Amino acid sequence: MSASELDTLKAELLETIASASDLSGLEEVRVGALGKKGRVSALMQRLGSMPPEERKSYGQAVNAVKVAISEALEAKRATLARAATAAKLAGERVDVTLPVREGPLAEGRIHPVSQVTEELTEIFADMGFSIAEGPDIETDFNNFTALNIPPEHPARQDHDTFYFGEGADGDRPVLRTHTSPVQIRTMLAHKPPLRIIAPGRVYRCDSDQTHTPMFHQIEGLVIDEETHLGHLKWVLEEFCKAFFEVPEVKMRFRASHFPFTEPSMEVDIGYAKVGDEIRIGEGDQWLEILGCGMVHPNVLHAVDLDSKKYQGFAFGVGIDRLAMLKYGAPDLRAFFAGDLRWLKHYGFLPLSVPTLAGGLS
Ligand code: 2NL
Repeated sequence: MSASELDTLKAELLETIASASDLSGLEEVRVGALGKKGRVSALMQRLGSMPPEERKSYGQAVNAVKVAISEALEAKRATLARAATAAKLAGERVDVTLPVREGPLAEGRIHPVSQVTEELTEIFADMGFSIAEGPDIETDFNNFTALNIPPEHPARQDHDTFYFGEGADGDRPVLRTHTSPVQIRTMLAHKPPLRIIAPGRVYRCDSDQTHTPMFHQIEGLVIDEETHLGHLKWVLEEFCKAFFEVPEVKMRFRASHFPFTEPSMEVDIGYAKVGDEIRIGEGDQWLEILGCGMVHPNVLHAVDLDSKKYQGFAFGVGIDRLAMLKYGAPDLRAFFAGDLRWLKHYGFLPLSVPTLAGGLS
């Protein structure tokens, strides 16, 4: 091949390199020129059959072409790689000024009963109470007998119990009418001192404007060797202040009767009504919010505790009513109707639920 033919080949190859539009096209050009069967490689292979006097200058000339082509290929490869990266980045560009698309966390709501249960457990946990849970279906003993409500006791009728059919053992299971059986289970399983709260669903066969057959209750129980009414009053006062988020609260303890406590009391808190709003801690109106008392010795005996050594107090609060009071939902039955529009209005966003640490509401 003459020098001018070599120049033509070189010019032609440089031209195809310059016009390659992507990396795979460029690779084809490289293989066609410098690959094993490429045009430049073929020229190199001719060296062996050449007379020695021509070999040197021919070799140098072909090699110069090879070097020039290699350099052009590398330069073009770098240019195309940069362009490919730039195109990829442009394709992946995100407009950070677009508004965030709402996901499931913005759609769903926490039910006011769940929210208030969380608040209550947090407040009592902060005071050193543990949370105890038990089954909704209970034995007659745990729900009644151990709580000083023997068979034929009139309180059994007051509770409007849902009974199951008699089991093989002759016992009739019930849907628990209060969460007290959870505390009976706890006292049977653990030695005092005990400080527990038991939140959960309870059931009574009752349905009108202010009663639903399923509702929610939270009960507290403290058993120790020197527990007295003063402790009970302090716990309830701290609880009311934390829950209603007020620095002071007026409380009234009225004598009452429950089979499982002696003495028994109902507790009212002072409030004022301003327009439609109920303000806890102000005013001269009274609102009943819970029942409480010192655990009856018969209850302690039923769980094999020595009532000379141990005493304790207990209290029970309706969660649904507290939720209505605090968050202004007027109709109890709407709580359990499963109406999404209601839940959207009265429910809480999962990421902005009030917490004790965040000042609750
Ligand atoms: C109310 C009244 C109350 C209790 C619940 C209780 C539990 C055990 C022993 C003694 Cl294991 N007492 N619980 C005591 C007094 C009142 O609830 O009006 N609840 C809405």
